[in-house]
Amino acid sequence: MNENLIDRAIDVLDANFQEGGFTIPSKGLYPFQWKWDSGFIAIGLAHYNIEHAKTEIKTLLDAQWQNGFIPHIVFHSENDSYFPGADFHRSELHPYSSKKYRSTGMTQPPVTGFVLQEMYRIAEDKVDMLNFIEDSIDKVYQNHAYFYANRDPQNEGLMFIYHNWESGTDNSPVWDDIWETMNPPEYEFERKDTTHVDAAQRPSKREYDHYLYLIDIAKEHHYDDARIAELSPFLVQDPLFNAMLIKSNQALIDLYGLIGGKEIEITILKKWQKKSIDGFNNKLFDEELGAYVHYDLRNNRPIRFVSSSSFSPLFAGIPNQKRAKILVETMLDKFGGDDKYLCASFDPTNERYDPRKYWRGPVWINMNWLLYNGLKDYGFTEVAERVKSDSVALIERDGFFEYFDCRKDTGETNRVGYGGGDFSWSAALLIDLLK
Ligand code: 9YW
Repeated sequence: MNENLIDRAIDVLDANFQEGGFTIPSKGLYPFQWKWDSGFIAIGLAHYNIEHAKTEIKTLLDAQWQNGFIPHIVFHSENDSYFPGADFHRSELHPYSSKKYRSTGMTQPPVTGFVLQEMYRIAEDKVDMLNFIEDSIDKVYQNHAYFYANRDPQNEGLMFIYHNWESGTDNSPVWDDIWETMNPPEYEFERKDTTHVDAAQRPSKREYDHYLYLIDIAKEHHYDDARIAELSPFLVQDPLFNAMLIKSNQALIDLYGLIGGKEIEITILKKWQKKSIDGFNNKLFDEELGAYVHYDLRNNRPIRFVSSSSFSPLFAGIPNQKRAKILVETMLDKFGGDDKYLCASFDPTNERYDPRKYWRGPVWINMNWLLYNGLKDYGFTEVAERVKSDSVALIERDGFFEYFDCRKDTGETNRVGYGGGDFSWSAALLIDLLK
């Protein structure tokens, strides 16, 4: 059974691999290269086609800007099946943007560091992989240096994101109160996503107005981070984003250690790491909720909701064992009922939860992969195994979808996988879970 599932996953990934040396997340819906998708995809590829895995990361890093920034979408081709495309984002407004590729002017969770480490773990030929890592790692380090120099105005070790798309969790209910503080114009545009996917499973038109307005503000200031930090109505310290950075910092420390002769970088990374872990634990843990939460820097208030991002610090070794136990209790208590697969993307006990709608409730395989590995690291073997078997069960039930209804009884007889089909990271991470 598993062999068959792995073969199907390989078919999905191979069909989504493009001549330009990267993998699209899903045909039609997402026709370009996305930053954190590429990382997860490279982990899956490394299990059966190490050259493609290396190419995936090489192509992404080739689109890095002169200031170390790595954009969230690289527009490799002229393709009008996605909105907003290159002509809306206009990365060329930033003086240091890539001259070779057009892209967005926002980023996504910094997974590339730990992805290199995963590739090293998986590769059979460690010498060859270490050579590849040696060629790539400074670019990832420069990306982290960019964050610490530009995204942490109060010097807390916690990076801000200025757009919900930077979080990777696009329409999470976590942002709803921020939308209330804004009043964007009614944009006229042609939605493309809803030509591929049922509108009921995607963000609303009004939500898109907010997304576009935030980009317009950033563009007005040529994507200058200092101006964005002063002016953007959306300015958030996101536990998922920062946990990915912390995990990747550690990976860079370990990999530089293997390469040797990189004491200066290691010293700087360790300094960043201490500041970030301390800042994270001091500011983002909510005792009452028993979980890490987002912080709204613009309006100076914690955003007190539990989402799957709240548990992602487990993956980065951020909580101590006592806190880790509290997190697991919260997860099981709110998300873990027998009638549900783990792990919903948003608190099922909250009125904002919607089991069908994108990041407002459905299960995502990339989040499950992070949680599985984090839980295992802390010794919560049973819960980890449940997250793994639930992920496999969902893919067996529905196929390689983008997101999944967490309810065991959805009241529907047809398939209940949602969003894009033949979705690359669901396939890639399934391979890693089963190998
Ligand atoms: C969009 C590609 C991306 C992911 C994001 C996910 C979705 C794209 O798809 O965003 O147009 O809204 O939310 O995390 O990287 O798979």
